[in-house]
Amino acid sequence: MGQRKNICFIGHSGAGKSTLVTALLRKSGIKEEIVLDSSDEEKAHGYSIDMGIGACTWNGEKITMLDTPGGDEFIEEMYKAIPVADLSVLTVNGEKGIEVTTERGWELSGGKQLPTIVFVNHMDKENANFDDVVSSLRNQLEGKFIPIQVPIRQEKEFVGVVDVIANRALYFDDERKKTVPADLQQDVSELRNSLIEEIASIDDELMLKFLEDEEISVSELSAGLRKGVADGAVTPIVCGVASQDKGIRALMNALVDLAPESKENKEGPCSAIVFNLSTDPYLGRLNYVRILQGILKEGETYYDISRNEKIEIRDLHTFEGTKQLPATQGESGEIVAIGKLKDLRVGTTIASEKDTAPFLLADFPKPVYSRTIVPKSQADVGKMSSAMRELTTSKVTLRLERDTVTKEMILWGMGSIQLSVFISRLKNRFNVSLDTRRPAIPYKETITKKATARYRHKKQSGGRGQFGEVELRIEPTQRGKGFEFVDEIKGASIPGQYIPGVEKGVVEAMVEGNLAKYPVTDVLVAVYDGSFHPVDSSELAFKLAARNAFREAMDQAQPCLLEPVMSLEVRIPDEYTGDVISDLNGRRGKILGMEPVGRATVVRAEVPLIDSQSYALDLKSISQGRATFQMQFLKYHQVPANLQEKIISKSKETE
Ligand SMILES: Nc1nc2c(ncn2[C@@H]2O[C@H](COP(=O)(O)OP(=O)(O)OP(=O)(O)O)[C@@H](O)[C@H]2O)c(=O)[nH]1
Ligand SMILES: [Mg+2]
Repeated sequence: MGQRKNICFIGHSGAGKSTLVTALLRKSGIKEEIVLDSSDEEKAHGYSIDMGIGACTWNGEKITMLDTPGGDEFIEEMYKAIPVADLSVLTVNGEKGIEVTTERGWELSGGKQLPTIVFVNHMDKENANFDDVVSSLRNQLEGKFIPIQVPIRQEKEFVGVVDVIANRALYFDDERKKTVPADLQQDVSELRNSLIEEIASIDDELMLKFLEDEEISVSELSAGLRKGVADGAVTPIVCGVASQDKGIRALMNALVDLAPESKENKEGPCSAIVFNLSTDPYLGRLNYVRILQGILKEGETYYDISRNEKIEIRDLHTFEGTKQLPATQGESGEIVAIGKLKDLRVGTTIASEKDTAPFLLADFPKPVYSRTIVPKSQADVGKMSSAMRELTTSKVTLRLERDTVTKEMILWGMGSIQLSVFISRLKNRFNVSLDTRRPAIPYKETITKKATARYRHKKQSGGRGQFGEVELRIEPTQRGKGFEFVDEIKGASIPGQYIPGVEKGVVEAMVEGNLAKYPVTDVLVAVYDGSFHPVDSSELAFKLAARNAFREAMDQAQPCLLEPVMSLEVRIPDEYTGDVISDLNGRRGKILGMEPVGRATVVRAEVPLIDSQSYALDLKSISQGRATFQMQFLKYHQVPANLQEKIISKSKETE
């Protein structure tokens, strides 16, 4: 076996990546069925949700292709694939040109970060325009884009391409015909000259020849281009029709020719990175790894570096087409799948030596959209947690969390589409049915001024009575401080053994505040006086007294509601900055800073949680999907008076 090359396909949804990978695998001679979008949900929607993996051999090299979804809520797959690829194919719809994920994909992988080829697809469409795509790539993205093909059209029909380097035509219906059409010769020769100039500028030897007007051969030019691509200095552009097998052979040759040789080493200790997981109740868990060094063997023991535990590889697979075949080993540079191991995670490094440094996969985007999930029936309650756990481990951007204030189960993700796909997958794979709703806001209560109260708990109902009397002071503390309890008893008004009872009573009272039964926070409570009875006092009596004393004091201390405030970082392409900012202002947002980054502006802002619960969807519609954002909890902040009244009266209604 020659080289091993891993190629990822990135680009906007609908650009034709899955169709293209299927066509390439087919072209390589794979006879069996090729299914990249294999899950029920992908079949139902007609777009990719998970990374698809397929492999083939071309010119003696093993090519593994990673087909990523272009939908922005499934963006994590692109983050998983790029770090383990040797080359990326940025697939562009020739009719639509640059779209949101074209831009994001280029930012993540383009040029210097990962050698890239652009494939302009959908060239059969009447409005597809190769030249327009080339100029918008050059104008809108940072990089050196060089077309190495020119489309040939006859009566508007896309019939072939000119290979600019070889200066010959390639007709899809007749491979023997090679003459460049007369009307394209001028264009092709201009392109060829600028290509030579471009490549000469990154290759000293070619530069000399170029300056001395010497003939530069096709193979020298190809070699120069290969080097330019490997260095990330140039990005060649080719074109075709994935759905009609046009331009596929040329692309395959370009991929094999231009993908840099992997620098990995077969010798030495083994290490590998888990970059993708799939879960299925019937097929079980599969962990996809790229071997970074050495040889990974079935039957041998390795270390899971992240957990510092030993693991035994008992079930190894390689790929032929999209089918998995049992394997006994995998070599450096190769992508293989490991079954029957449940504790690996995306980002885990596996190694034969314990002290191997972990490989860092990617800085994944954080979830920005949340919904409360509610099991539909009692039967679903029981099955829910293990099914959810299983499904969320395979997705880095899905997180399940229980809100400590509202007690709701909250599912965090990238948007409503990802969550609804997840919910249908739970139903399809685990037969668990869930409803979703907007999460309740975990308000809290606090006080705004100092107050004191004295309360005597006394009960005489035959037998031993109950007696405890507590006087305490409550004070607002700094936001975020929580609860502080101080024993200021001097002398013996309350004996020391009852103080824990006093504190417990206060803590109990703080679980549900006086305003709307939300937990009370940021309060200092000092107990400084009281009285006791030598026979009837008990910890319980002091607890009850303290609970009531706290409630009375709270009434006097001008209580108010607090709401969670999120910190947002929004990256906005310049043409949308004004709209996004005025929308943020409408959300009670506070703009903290703005910073230009390339052709975009990064705005930092604070927005109350209640006004950011659908921001993922709203921002998409304001910016046509082009702005992105990160969001995290920042602090609690006082709710404005008019809103506070509404929240309180609503909480009274539901009582
Ligand atoms: N006319 C035409 N249709 C194409 C071409 N390539 C793909 N398609 C069709 O376009 C649709 C979308 O193609 P996919 O391959 O699923 O697109 P994708 O890039 O994988 O999309 P995501 O998985 O959502 O990112 C399918 O109906 C394809 O048959 C093409 O070159 N020409
Ligand atoms: Mg797809």
